[in-house]
Amino acid sequence: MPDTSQCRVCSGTVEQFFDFGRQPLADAFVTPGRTGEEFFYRMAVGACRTCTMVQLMEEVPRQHMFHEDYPYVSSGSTVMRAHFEKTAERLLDTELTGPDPFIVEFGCNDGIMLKTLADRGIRHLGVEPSGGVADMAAAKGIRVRKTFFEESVARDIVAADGHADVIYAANTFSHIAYVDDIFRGVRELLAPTGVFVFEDPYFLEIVQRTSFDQIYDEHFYFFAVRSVQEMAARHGLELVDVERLQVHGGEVRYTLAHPGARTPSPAVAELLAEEEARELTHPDTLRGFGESVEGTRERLLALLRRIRDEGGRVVGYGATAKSSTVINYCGIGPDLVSFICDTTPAKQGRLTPGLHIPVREPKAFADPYPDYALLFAWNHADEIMAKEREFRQAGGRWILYVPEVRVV
Ligand code: DWN
Ligand code: SAH
Ligand code: ZN
Repeated sequence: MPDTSQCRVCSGTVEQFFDFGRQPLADAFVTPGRTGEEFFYRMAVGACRTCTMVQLMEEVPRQHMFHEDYPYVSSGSTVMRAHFEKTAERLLDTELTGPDPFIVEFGCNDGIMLKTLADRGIRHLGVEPSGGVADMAAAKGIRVRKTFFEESVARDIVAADGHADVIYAANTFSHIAYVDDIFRGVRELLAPTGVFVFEDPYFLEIVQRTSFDQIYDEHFYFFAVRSVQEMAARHGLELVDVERLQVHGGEVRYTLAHPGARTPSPAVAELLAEEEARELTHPDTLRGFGESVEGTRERLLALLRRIRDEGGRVVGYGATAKSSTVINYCGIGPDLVSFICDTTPAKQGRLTPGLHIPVREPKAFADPYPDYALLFAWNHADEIMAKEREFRQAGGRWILYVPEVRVV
């Protein structure tokens, strides 16, 4: 297996630092009886020697991941709904202030963010290739184009609606390998004083918290301030602001503008300095991350096997995309986790990709409560533990594996 690839941002050499082996698609929940049709690829990550961008070594064709049956629905979490309402309010206060502002969001999913703006009568457009969730957005009164965002789409939008004051993307830009085309589209679509705002998991958090389950097919890039700043400059935009976010296990919201259009905030240099001080992409740091990942696997498997051997029962909570990496890399089958409960109708009644753990409705959780619940949706821990208070009261215990394996 080659352990280098060509950087999708700068064409430099990407050096592999961890190989998870053969993995299925994280959101490809399988219909029982159709387990022979799964798609697998080699999942490994590396860092570019030139621009430091961390990325997958192999790209999965986008149509395999994002299609009519894409199961992830953003509005399933109360905390995330509040987060995106706040985001919309903030954009209204700071960026969408002109006489007839226009915002384009790519990867709008079910309209979780745009809903607030649509309700206020703000001119908007969502670009969303996954048909099922795009229909949910449309049903909420959101204008949405069912397609992948790319330069030709940006050009069509300019022709039909004019330039955008804000281009926004949450947990989507990091999913798109073809950044050169995206940047051409953004530069054409963005008004001279407009901003391109995106938020994605922060690689510094992934390393510090060993949240290796953020690595799966959909997450092609793992952004940091240094790599985003270089990527923006190389593609004709300037990084003017960064803000750390608590959601999804720790993210950064980046703001890009046309060069010279905005004065960069001191927050950019501050966070950059922190990355430098922590030697984020130094080979020793990346090797240490790999060792921590292996340590988590050993400890989690040892715990689950001990519980099984002692006759205990473990149920998974949250059939997340992230869980696919944990399950398939660690080798957690239905013998260790009997089923996973999840609120998403499109995941229920199906099997997890690869190792085929059944996904069931949340009501199965209490019927009866298991001894342990393995919290795959650890990023929603506060919300879920509050909702499932009775499980703890009944003597149940949560198993967490980020930042380390523990029982609470
Ligand atoms: O980047 C991505 C993020 C935004 O969403 C996508 N590539 C795919 C997806 O990743 P994920 O599946 O890891 O995201 P979540 O938000 O951690 O998924 C939570 C899962 O847990 C959903 O399937 C819904 C479920 N859930 C539940 O059953 N009960 C969630 C909550 C809050 C609950 O109370
Ligand atoms: N913004 C939402 C959804 C994140 S999931 C949130 O933060 O919760 C990622 C979404 O990006 C999916 O709905 C997927 O269909 C969409 N997506 C993937 N590639 C895309 C592309 N090239 N253009 C636009 N949307 C894309
Ligand atoms: Zn590079």
